[in-house]
Amino acid sequence: PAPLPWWKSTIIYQVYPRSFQDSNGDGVGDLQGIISQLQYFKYIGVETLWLSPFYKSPQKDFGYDISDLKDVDPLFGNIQDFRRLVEEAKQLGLRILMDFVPNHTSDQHEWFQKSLKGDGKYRDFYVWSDGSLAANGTRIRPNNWISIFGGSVWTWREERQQFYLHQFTPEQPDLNYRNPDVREEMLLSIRYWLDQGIDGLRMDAIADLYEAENLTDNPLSGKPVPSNDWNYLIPKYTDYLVPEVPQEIMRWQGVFDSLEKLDGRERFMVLEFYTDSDTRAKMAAFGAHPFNMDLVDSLTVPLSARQIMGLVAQEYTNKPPSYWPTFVIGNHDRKRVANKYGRHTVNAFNMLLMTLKGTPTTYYGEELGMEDIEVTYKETQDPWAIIAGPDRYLLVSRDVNRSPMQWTAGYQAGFTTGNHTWLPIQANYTTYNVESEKTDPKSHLNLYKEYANLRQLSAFKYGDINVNVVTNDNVLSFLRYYGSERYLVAINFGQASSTDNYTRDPVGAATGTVVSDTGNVDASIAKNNNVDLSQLTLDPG
Ligand code: ISL
Repeated sequence: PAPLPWWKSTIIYQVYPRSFQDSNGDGVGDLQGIISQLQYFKYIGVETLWLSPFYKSPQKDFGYDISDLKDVDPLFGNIQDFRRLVEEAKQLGLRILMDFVPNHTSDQHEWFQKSLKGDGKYRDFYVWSDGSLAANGTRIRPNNWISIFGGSVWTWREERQQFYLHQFTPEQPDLNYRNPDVREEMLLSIRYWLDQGIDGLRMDAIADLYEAENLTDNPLSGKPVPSNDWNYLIPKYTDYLVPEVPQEIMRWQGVFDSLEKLDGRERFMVLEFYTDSDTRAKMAAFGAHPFNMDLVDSLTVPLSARQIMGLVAQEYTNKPPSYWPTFVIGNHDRKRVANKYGRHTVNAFNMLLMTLKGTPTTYYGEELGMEDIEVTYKETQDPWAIIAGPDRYLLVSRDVNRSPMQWTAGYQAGFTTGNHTWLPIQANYTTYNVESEKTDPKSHLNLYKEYANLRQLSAFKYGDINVNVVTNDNVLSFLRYYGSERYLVAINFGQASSTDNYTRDPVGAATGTVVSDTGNVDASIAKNNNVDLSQLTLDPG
């Protein structure tokens, strides 16, 4: 087969630097910590690390509020540490993707500070508006738009006698993409990081780059909402299909392409974009790669295999030949799999992710079956949850799924030598941790590794997929094939055993050899035995 572009045969692993490995005992993970764990990625068989932001930042949104786009926050280390990380990763054959936040900066960024003062070049770097004046002399906000994290998108600044727009926290003012100088600065920052030798970028919050220019009020959701309660409104002001968004993405891609022309190295840009399969196809048509968030976002509890298959199958239906799916099961903004769907689905989801056609992304700890932690409102640090208030914070809290990586059953789960951690360690770390799970061949960790290794087989690497096999409420299955190589993947997401008959078309074959299983299968189909596909029993988990 023709060699695939590297990003089609890679597994992406999301490292949340604050929570991965602390090297200096301050209770917060850092770049040296990541360097010290590079062998771990080799062990589990992932090649590409996506690092959540470690830029200079007041950490109001844990690094997604950047105050210097070209520097490292001392909390995580310095630029030399980063260069060392890139270098050591490269020597091990690992790749690095950085997170890039184009939509907003921190309010502490020099640009915003200058914009506040009305400085010539920076005056229109952000979205400023006068609002209007009420009869009684008070200022009225320009419109009813609400922030994604709750509350108005508008905050008043005395210095300018104007409101500025922020779709996230007030400390994250939105950049004004209608200003060409802003777009130019972003290209320079992109170039700066690509020049450090990284393999690409994950672009944050793409749907939020542009807002309707006329600032007209949102139509309300139709439901009666208390007009003074911002938390119950739905933000709808961003039309992400405005042509400016694809144009911007293509400009960024231009930087990637110009570097590739110089050195022949292909860089990968993946977009954070919660959308549907049709929109992803439209974006793919101009060369963009949006993450597929369907499996993190669209599933209801309890979970049905039919529903999962419905989402997955769309990625292979009515798509242009160039379409390449990406699959995400967890990230730093969503609850963990073990909590959402139950521990019995951890191996099932990992197997699904690794065997589908497309590029998989794993959120740190999902390979161990890590669980969300419990946090009280008092302990809450996530700004989204703080804004939501004591009654609703758990609906949105992202603290719960950002707890320290569980390395060992020992002191502080091996995350830090210090006596505190920035978020509590999940109490089950004595069971679910790298060191302990390494010793059990059927642990979540070793199964993850086993499934990751399947991707070396031609059928999984180059092969096509046929999703028209057995799917019901509990079980989904599909075929991966390449030449004469053919694999049936059958996964039970339910709570009971399943005895479906897999010999009907398109599987065809009557028997098969088991290459990988969760360990919770009938003794009669232990690995390498000849399995009668009409008699196959799949146990849950
Ligand atoms: O998650 C969302 C709501 O379902 C999206 O609307 C939104 O695009 C997403 O929250 C954006 O997330 C990213 O940017 C945020 C940051 O807090 C998140 O951690 C990051 O993933 C602001 O920078």
